[in-house]
Amino acid sequence: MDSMKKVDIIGIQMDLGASRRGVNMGPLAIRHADLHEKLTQQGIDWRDKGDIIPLQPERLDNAKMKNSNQIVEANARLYHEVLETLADGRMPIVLGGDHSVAAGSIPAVRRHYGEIGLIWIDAHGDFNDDSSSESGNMHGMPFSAVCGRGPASMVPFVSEFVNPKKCVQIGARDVDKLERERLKAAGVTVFSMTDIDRVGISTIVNKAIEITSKDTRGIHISFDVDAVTPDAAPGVGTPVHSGLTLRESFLLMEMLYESRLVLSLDMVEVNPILDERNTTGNLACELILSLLGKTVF
Ligand SMILES: [Mn+2]
Repeated sequence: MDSMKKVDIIGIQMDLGASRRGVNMGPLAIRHADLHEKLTQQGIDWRDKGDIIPLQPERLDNAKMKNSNQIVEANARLYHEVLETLADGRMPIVLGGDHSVAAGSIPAVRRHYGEIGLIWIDAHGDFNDDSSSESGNMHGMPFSAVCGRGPASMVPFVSEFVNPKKCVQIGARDVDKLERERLKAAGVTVFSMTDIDRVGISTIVNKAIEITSKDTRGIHISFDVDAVTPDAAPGVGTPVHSGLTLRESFLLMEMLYESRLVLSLDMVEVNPILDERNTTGNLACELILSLLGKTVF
């Protein structure tokens, strides 16, 4: 897409969807990795729209969907920011924040373009609803919500959803039992770490592009940095061993760029409090640059 040369950065300082705090500083950490300078060097026309700041809860108000009022309110603002960016002919790059923010960004992309594909890169499924979730943490629910599989109250500002059959999960290695059943019932294609080990990341990415681009306007990428193995990405709230290697992660982004089908991106779950000298913030920045066309040669 030509719009990939024109991007808007939209931060959202959300950590109310996770049980460990600190991921609200993710946008700051990614910017501190010299994001702006590097975008300029790469010839990208960028704007930075600043950060959306959620209202703070007085207390945990809903055990089944913790902090849902604040999360939904902030996501409604994110939804409108992303819509505005798309109306300006620019590509939205959303910096999280925990993954609950995807319930704000993705519905806006769906609204603007119509049918879209979705690639969800994550160690986890994020396909719970309020009754299947054991924790009540809403960062485990956005994938399900944007597919119209609930919780409906997570996306009250939209009536259009992403078709789960146009969705691919990549990197799964920690999925709850009920969640796995929900993913299967919805028709989401899941490429687990085992699948990647068996056939290699490039085959997986080609399949993912094929599934998500068929009869759609393009693809939204939702990248949770916990998809990457914790040795390389220590600054995440919910690390799971044996994830994507650095080269697998970069090749994935490079191939997505080459497809010219990417419409928009979430880069989420960078937690500076748990990080080591901003390793994970730097990685998130470099992955964004790869998706926008930076190559190693
Ligand atoms: Mn996630």
